[in-house]
Parts: sequence; C-alpha cells; structure tokens
Amino acid sequence: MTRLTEKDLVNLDQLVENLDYKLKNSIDASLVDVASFVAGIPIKTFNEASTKYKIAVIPITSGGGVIGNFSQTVASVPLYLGYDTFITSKTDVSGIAEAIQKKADILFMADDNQFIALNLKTNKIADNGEATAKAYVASLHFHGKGLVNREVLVIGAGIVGGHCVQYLLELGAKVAVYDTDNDKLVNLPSSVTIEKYLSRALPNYQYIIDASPEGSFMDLENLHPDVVISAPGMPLGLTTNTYAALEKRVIHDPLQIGVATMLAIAVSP
Ligand code: 2YJ
Repeated sequence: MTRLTEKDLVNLDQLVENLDYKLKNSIDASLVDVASFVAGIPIKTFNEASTKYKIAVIPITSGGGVIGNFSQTVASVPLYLGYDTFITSKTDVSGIAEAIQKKADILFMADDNQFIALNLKTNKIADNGEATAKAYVASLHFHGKGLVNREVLVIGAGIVGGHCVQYLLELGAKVAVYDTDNDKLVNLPSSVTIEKYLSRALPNYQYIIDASPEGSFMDLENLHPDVVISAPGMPLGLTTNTYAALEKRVIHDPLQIGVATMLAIAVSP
C-alpha cells in the first residue's frame, strides 16, 4: 500500500471545495452524493448527521510517523461538510483520551497499515481502503448513469483493486482485471476476465479504474477515445500530458473522496 507523503497533501485542506466542484463537473455528482450512495443512506441523513456527531482526527506517530498535512487534510473534509471537527493536540493513545474528553463521537486515525473512522456511539468502523475503492466505483456509476453490463477494466488487484472488483460486480458491471503479479489474480471471482497484456487491453475500455501503485504508465495515444479514468491509486498512472488533456474525464485525489465516504459509512445506521 502506498504511504502518502507531505508533498502529496500540500494545501489540500484548502481545496475540498475545488475538488467538489471538479467532481460535479466530471461526473455530475458531488462528494455528498458519492459518499451517501456508497453508504446506502439518503443525502438528507448524511447532512443531518452533522448536527449529531463531533469529529476528532488523531495524529499517530507509530511506524513512519506523522505525515505533514495528513491530519489537516482529513479534518478539512468533515469541516467542509458542516461537521464540528478538531485535530487533537496530543498524539496516539493520549490523543484518543483527549478526543473522548472533548466529547468527540467519531475518531479518524491512521497508522502505516490501516486508516479508520471509528464511531464511538455505534462501534461502527469505516475502513479507508474499502471506502475509497467503493467511492471511485460509485464515481463511474454516476458518470455512466449506472454500471449494469458496462465493461470496466481494473488495473491493480491489491486491496483497493479487490474491493473495486467486488463493488463493480455488485453494481452489475462486466469486470476485467490486469495485474503484473499473477498471484493477485488467482482468487478473483470466476466471472472476471483476466487481461494479460495491458497495452492491448487499454484501448478497448471506456471505463478504467487505476488502482495500481505505479505512476505514468498510461499515455493518451493508447487509450479509448472516450475514456473515463477513476483513479484511487497513488501516484496517478497517467503521464502528465495525458492528465492535462483528459482532466475532466479523470477522477483522482489523494485522500478527500475516501474520507468523505468513510464519514458517510461511519454515520450510517
Ligand atoms: O497520523 C499520521 O499523520 C500518520 N500516521 C498517517 C499515516 C497514513 N497511512 C497511510 O498512508 C498508509 N499507507 C495506510 C493508508 C491506508 C489506506 N487504505
């Protein structure tokens, strides 16, 4: 799993509104639409939850340590969505204690292996890997006004890619997968098509999910003319020029779409 760096997150805490705007432009749906859809709750329920829940983000120092801008970027999402949100001044266990003393109901925290939102009222845990995967699939669902019988290529069959495959199948898509590591392909459901050669497969798919940890391996000239790329993977698999040319048809961010979706899952009944 890719570990985010401070550089990935520069100024992102100020840019949630921009991201929401970009999302509306490219998939005709907002952060709230995507997150509520994945959580299976009405938009009204998600919005009203902001009056019932106080959010704390707790910096965690274990493993590779605190990532600059990480807690700020995470906190910016519930803040933008109207939730009372704070970052604890203490870290780790003391941070958890501080959050509870200050009456937080939902705790966001991440170490090097897992990033969760824990709802203390219901004991519900929303996992970032699953929430992010589902949000990026849901983005294609909104773009396509449904995914039934749509062919979707998932690049990368790791944890996020695996969750994408499951959710795509639930939404009725025809799923194909490419991964350089054959071991990752053995446990996929039998209805999934395995693509052996990426360069041959790429031009055939209008809908692509880039869940790989590789950067810059897809170039405009080898893509479907109407391609739409939903890319939870970091770094982005598109070359810089291709991203610039396709920007409106690329859904990509390092953190916020997943965080909004974790929140909707955490407040869902
Ligand atoms: O609190 C902090 O600043 C750090 N402990 C954050 C660590 C963030 N963790 C990661 O980026 C890991 N790769 C795990 C993310 C799981 C994503 N599904």
